[in-house]
Amino acid sequence: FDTRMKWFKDAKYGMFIHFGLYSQLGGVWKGESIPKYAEWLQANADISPQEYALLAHHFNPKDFNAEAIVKLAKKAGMKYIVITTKHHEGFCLWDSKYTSFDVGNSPFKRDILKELSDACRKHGIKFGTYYSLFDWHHPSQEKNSVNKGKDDEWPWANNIMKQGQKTAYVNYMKNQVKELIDLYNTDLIWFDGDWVGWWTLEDGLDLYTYIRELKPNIIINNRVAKRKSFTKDYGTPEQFHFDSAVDYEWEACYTLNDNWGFKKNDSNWKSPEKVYQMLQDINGKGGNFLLNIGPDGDGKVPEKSKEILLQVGKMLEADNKK
Ligand code: FUL
Repeated sequence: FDTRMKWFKDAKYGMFIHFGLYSQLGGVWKGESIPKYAEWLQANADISPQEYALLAHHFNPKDFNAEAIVKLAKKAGMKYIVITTKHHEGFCLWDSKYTSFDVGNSPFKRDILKELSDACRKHGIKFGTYYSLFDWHHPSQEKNSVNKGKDDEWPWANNIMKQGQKTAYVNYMKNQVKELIDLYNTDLIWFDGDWVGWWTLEDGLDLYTYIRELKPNIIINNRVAKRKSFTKDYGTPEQFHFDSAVDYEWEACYTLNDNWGFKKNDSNWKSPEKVYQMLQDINGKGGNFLLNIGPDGDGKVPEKSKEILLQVGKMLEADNKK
């Protein structure tokens, strides 16, 4: 057993936070409600990176309160937080040296990652960072108009790396990931988007090795490479979990309603009882449970999310007293 993984194994229950430019939209584009995942709106409404980027000028989540979010997680019984530092849209929630498409160039200006990582440390919560491997904004990539694929999401989901651009983009990622370590001392990196054709197992191994050299005791999820053939440091079943123990560590991530990013008209919330039962089931099978919240464009956590998490927290507290 790798002692590096100890805190993660013991943690069992964590909070996922999906937050980005899409949070302002709540699933609506030009008055029209866009189906499917809210954080995928750029792809689902087929918006050009140029037009989408204008949203950065309106990013001003004045009610974002890191302290309150960490306290909520703590009361809910969660031991770690993983926030989307850069989702597929490419917008960065910290003031990165390597791009201007970030919070530092929005009206908000505040460093969200600094506020959240500081609050996490203060309250003894581990701090993790989600980072998308592919990027709908970065000039190295473009939507795959040739490949019609299985549905209308596909041109974006399996985007194209332009000829001769990959090395520069991989360096961009390495530089940014180094910032996540140097500036915020991230405990865990949660990569995503490993399915794109231009990202190989070798690319993933190289990135994994690079990060472990920067911070030997960091934890990295298996989507850094190719999730089907790579199980280090842990597997990441999404919206499902394993039925029995597997021979590697894993963490199941789930939405609390039907979306990761904030969606105005999604009220399909899981009940506290359901969440509690899922947690018992997942932990009983040896996995961690990473449960999502999607703050709105003002940075407010939906009331319903808070209510459910706190209820589950109470149920867990009652168990501890038994
Ligand atoms: C997926 C992403 O495409 C979703 O938007 C979400 O972030 C989920 C956790 O991972 O691969």
